[in-house]
Amino acid sequence: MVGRDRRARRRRANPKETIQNWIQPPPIALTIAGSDCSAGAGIQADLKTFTALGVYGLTAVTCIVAEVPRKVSRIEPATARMVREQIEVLLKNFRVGAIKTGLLCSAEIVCAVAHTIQDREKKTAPSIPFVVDPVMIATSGDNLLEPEAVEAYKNKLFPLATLITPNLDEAALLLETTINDRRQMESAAKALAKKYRASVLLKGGHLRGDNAIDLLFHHGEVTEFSAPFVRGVETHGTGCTYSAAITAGLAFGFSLEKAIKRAKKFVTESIKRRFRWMSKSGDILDALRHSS
Ligand code: PXL
Repeated sequence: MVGRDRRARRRRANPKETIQNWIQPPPIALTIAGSDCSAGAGIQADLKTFTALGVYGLTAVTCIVAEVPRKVSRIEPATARMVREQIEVLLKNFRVGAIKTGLLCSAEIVCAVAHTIQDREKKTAPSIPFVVDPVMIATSGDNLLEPEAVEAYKNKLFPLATLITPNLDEAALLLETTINDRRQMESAAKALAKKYRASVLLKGGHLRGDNAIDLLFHHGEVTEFSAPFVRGVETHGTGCTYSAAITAGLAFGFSLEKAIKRAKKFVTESIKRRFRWMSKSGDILDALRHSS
């Protein structure tokens, strides 16, 4: 071996120097969510979003959903013990910059997630930004969450959240009311924020105006995030993608407003630039294009 090669080899083996030569590693985000085998929503959407936005994604799987875009076929939960174990080993080993929840499936899993996060939080300061996307009903209209789990969300998980991101249907169910216009949206966002002492981003896409308007209630102030409503798209997973993109921004250390602004832009672009296929039965199959 010539002298220069030997020196180069020694250099590679020197841990101090190796660390100096590493490129800056990306921030880390954790998603606690269900698996959507059609990969439009759930952990699959979250991971694609994290990657597109330059964040390293970790996952704790809560349940497995067999589905295609317009039809949920079967849901099977993981054991609460297994959900807990995944979160614990990840938080013990990785410096997680932000956490989000997606579909949690059952009351037992909602409670397991809340207890695990609470236990870990006692050991970490400052606390990790925690986004709770209260996934209840799929875009297809299929029920995804056990009805008893709603109380567990209210009592156990929401009080731990930095940000809660319901859509209009979820907010209406949580408040046992109806939300039909912007004024009602504003009072619903305020009511949820007050009740659970968290910031609330109420997603108004389902109002179907010219713009998809979301309202953030944060530190006593309402901020509006608006983007032109993209029509004629047959897709699911926009909610998961949005909350994952916000979580990615928080993992980078952005303020809530900045993280939401960038996430809204990302999700709107993902819808605009969607993929479209024809299914085997001749229906349109759309999927978000998760790339920045
Ligand atoms: O889009 C809501 C959602 C979230 N998570 C999983 C899903 C779905 C919708 O079907 O399957 C795992």
